[in-house]
Parts: sequence; C-alpha cells; structure tokens
Amino acid sequence: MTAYESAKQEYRESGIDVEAALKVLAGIPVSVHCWQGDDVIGFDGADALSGGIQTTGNYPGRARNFEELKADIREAFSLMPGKKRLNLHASYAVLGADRGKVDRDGYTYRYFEPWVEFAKELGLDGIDFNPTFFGHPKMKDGLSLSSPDEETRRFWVEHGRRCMEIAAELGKAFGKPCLVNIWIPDGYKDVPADRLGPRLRLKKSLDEILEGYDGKWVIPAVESKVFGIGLESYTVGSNEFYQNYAAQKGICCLLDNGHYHPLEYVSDKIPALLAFYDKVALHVTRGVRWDSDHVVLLEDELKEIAKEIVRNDATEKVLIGLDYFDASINRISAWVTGQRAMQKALLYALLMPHEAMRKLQDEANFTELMVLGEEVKTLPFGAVWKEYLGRQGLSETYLPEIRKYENKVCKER
Ligand code: RNT
Ligand code: ZN
Repeated sequence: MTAYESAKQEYRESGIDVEAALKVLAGIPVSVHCWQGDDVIGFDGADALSGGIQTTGNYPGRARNFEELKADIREAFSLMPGKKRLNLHASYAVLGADRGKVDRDGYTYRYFEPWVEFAKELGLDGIDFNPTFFGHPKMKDGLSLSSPDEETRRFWVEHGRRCMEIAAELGKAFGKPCLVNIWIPDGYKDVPADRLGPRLRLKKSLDEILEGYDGKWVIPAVESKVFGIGLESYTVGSNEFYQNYAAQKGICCLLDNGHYHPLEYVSDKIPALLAFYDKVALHVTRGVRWDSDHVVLLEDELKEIAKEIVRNDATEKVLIGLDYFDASINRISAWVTGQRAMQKALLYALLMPHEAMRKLQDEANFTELMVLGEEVKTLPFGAVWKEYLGRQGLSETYLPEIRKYENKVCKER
C-alpha cells in the first residue's frame, strides 16, 4: 500500500473523504499578487515605494520591467499547485510608447491587454485588479482620495474610475467578475486636527468612483488598515469607516490580516461578515510585530482562516488573495512558498471532521471536542499533500528548480 493509500484509509476511519477534499481544493481560486516580484515598484510611478508600506532587503535579481516580471511569474506559477488568478496593480500598466505621455488618470484597458494575453497563455482563472493610490508624484502630502486639494482628489478619483472600466474588461475577458480592491495610504503621522473631514472627502471620492460601474463584471472592495509607517496616528480608511461604507453601498470588504491590532483575528472576522455579506475578500499575509508582509507560512492563524472558509461552505464567497513582499530572499521562492502555504492550509481544513466537531459543540460536549481536535492534528496530512502535488506534476522539492532559474536568469540582471 502506498503512503497515500494508507493515509486515505486513516482519514476514512476518522470519517473524512480525502478524494472529495482534493477535488474541492483543486477548484478554489487563489489570486496571486504580481507585486512580490518587483518589491511593489511597478512600471509607471516614482520608482520607489511610498504610502506607509515598505519592502525591506536587497536580494539581487528584482524584475525591472514587464518582460522580466512575466518571466518570473511564469517560473513561479509553474511551481504552484491549484487554480490561480493573477492580481495586478494599475501601476503595472504596459504603456509602451505612451510612457510619459499618459498618466494614471488616463489609463485604459489597452495597457492591460498584454497581461490578459499572458494570463490566458498560463491558463489562469482570471485577473483581479487594484487602482494604485501610492508610489506616485501626484500624491499630495501623502494623500490621495481624501486630499483637501481638489485637483489632487479629482486626479485620483479619475484614476479610480478608469480602473473600474478596465476591471470590467478584465472580467469580460475571462468570463468571470474581476475583484477591484481599493486601498489608500492616506493618514497622518501625528494627532490630526480633523478626523472627520478626510473621511467625508474619502466617502465622496468613493461615491464618485463607484458611480455606474458594471456590477456584472466588477466586484468592488475596500481595504481598511490600522496604521502605516510614518502614518501612525490616523488612517482615513479605517475598519469602521469601510465596513459601514461597504454595507451601505452593497460592496465588499477586503480583510488584510496584517491590518488589525495584533490580537484581532481575521479568522474571527470572516464569519462575522459572512452573516451580512454575500462575499468577503482577503489579503492573506503574515505580519511579524507589525504589518510587515512577511511570506505566508503554514501557521495557526492561516489554518484558522482556512477553516472558516471551508467549514462555512464559503469557498465561493471568500475571495482569497495573497499580499506579501519580501525583498530579502529569493523572490520566486517567496511567491511559491506563500502560495503553497495557502493551499496547504485549505487542504488541512478540508481534511477535518467539521460536522462531527460542530455537533459536539452544539451538544456542549467540549471534552470530546477538545480531544478530537487534538487527534486530527496528527493524521497523515503530508502524504495527502504530496499526492495533491503529484497529480499536478509537482513535488515538494522546488528550491533546486528556482536556484537553476536564478543562476540562469536573475543573476544576469
Ligand atoms: C497595504 C495594503 C495593500 C498593498 C497592496 C500592494 O498595506 O495591504 O493591499 O499591500 O495593494
Ligand atoms: Zn493588503
């Protein structure tokens, strides 16, 4: 008997159908962020990251343009199991000869068509999209949609509107709606003199961006945050602000698990929102002491997040996206490791006896619930994971391949 066969049997004895789990896992799309490949720089901005977020490290071989980023994505994606989408920021527009002539308030779908072609070539499930309200000279005093300067605010509203149109085309291109996530860094380093004014301006800007978007192909989302570097005292787009805004407008909240106080858990927020919303979007990341965006690893909170998705039958309601950027290690290995960790967490959650555990909870049999919870932790998960990879022509070992690519391609940069 193979290790997989014997694992399957052991799971069966615990009431778990491994084949069914593998099938579900293969159908859950994970949106992989393009920005791990180039330290969130993009092709069109200030050539440096700003907006309260930061990549640290100077590992050699960063992708510097469309061709290099495409090559790295091709390499990374070839080592990632499961169904994948590509998450693009507007700053990755392929401007060609229009570079320097057109600004973010003039972007059209045309500049993203090369990405569509590429995503189709890779057989991806679709593209998700993000207006880029950072890393650009038009940010005035660090503010975008909440700027008191009307010209600045209008520029960024126009950017948002263009992105909604681009997203509709991206949705149509794949026959599936495109998630458009709005995150802005706007905030203040020190105690503000006005907390309401910026929020009212942001509200007005969002209303303008969301005027007449194509609801068939676009799923708009808003991403809150507790603070950014250099913006420690106040964030315009806070959790309460966006959750109320999303509820009122019938749009989606995006939860980034690096954007809350350290003892607030996104795994607990998912079911809270599922009670009210049809869809919840995620930025899965790993914060170390702060919103540091370390590579996602198979840790407890990631497992809890996956459990909430799986046991609430929410694999189509929770839109999973990754958001991390580490510039201190091989960027492709960062990409692959994080995406695989997400897949592992989902598989782990799919291999749990949720119905039995729920019943024990409802019967207040907390003793048995605790014991069973501990028992399932040592079931032969690894053998099932290996089988999942094997069926897609992948193995657990991926670093040698990445090293080969690094020596051949990245070292030449
Ligand atoms: C920043 C947010 C945001 C960005 C990306 C690049 O704190 O998490 O989602 O990381 O849009
Ligand atoms: Zn995020």
